[in-house]
Amino acid sequence: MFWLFITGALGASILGVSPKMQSLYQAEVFSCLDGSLDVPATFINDNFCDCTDGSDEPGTSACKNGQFYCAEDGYSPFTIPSSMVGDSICDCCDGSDEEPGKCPHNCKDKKMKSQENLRQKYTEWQQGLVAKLAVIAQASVNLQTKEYEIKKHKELREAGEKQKKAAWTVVKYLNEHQGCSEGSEEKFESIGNTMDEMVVSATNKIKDLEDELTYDVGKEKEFWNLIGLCTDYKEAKYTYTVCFYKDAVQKEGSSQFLIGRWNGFAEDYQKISFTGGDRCYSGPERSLTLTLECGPTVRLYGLEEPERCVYTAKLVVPGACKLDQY
Ligand SMILES: [Ca+2]
Ligand SMILES: [Ca+2]
Repeated sequence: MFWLFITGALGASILGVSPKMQSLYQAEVFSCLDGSLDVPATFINDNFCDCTDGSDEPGTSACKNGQFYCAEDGYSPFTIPSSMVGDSICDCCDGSDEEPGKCPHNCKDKKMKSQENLRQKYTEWQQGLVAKLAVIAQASVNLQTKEYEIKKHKELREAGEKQKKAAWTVVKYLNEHQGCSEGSEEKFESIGNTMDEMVVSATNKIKDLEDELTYDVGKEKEFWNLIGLCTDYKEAKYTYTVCFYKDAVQKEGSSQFLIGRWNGFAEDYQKISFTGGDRCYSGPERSLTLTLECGPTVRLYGLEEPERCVYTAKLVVPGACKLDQY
C-alpha cells in the first residue's frame, strides 16, 4: 500500500479526487467534506480513516464509505467505493486504483467498446421501432379479424342452437309416436348431438377470442405480438419457459416448478411480473419480474435470483422501443 500514501503535499494532485474537488484538498488544514472535523493535510490518504464521511481517504481503502475518483483518461470518469482501491482488481480503466504497472491502461479500448455498444444499441433501437410499428399495424388487422371471427362464431352458434332444438323436437315427437318411422329417431339424435358439440365448440372459441380482446397489450397495442407467445431461456441445468398472459415455469429434467402466473405490466409498461408461483421450501412463493428493453425481436436474457425464489430477467421486445429514446 506504500504507493497509495500520497499525502497532501500542497499543490500536488491528490489521488482519488476529481479535478473539480482538488482545491478542497490543497490547504494546510483539511476540513472533512461533511464538516465533522478539521485535520492536518498530512492526514489525507495516510491510510487511516479520520473523517466520518471518509473524505480524508479518497485514495486508500481505509474508510468504508470513501469514494475514489477514476480519472478514466479518454473515457467518462466515474467514482468507485474506495474499498475497491488496492484490492488487486483493476476497476478504473486508467489503472489508478491499483499499484502502478499492475493494471493495463485500456481506457481507449473501453471507449471503443462503449461506442460500439452504443452503435449496436442505436441500430437495435432503429430496427426495434420498425418492428414495433409492424406489431401495431398487425394488431389493428388482427383485431378486425378477431372481431369478425367472433361475429361468425356467434352466427354459427345461433344456427347450431336452432338445428339442435329442431332435431330434439323431432326426437321427442318420434318417441311419443313409436313405429311411425323406424330408424329415424337415431338419425335425429345424431344430428342433435352433432349440433350440441358445434354449439359448445363455438361457445369456447368465442370465449377464447373475447378473452384475448381483454388482454392489456399496451397503449398503442404495441405488445400484441406477446399474445400466445412462449419463449425459452436456458441457465445452467434449468430451462425457463415464459408464456405471456399465462405463466412462467422452471424445468429441470422431469421436475417442474411454477415461477408465477401472469400479473400484468407494471411501471408504465417498463416491467412485466409473474407472481404466486410454487412456494419454496420454507420460503416465499416464487415470482419473476421482467425488465423490458428495446429490440427488434422478443428475447429473454440475464436471468438472476437476487433473493431466494425471487427471479429477475431482461426481456427484449419491440413494444419497449420509445421514439424519443435517442
Ligand atoms: Ca486519514
Ligand atoms: Ca481495485
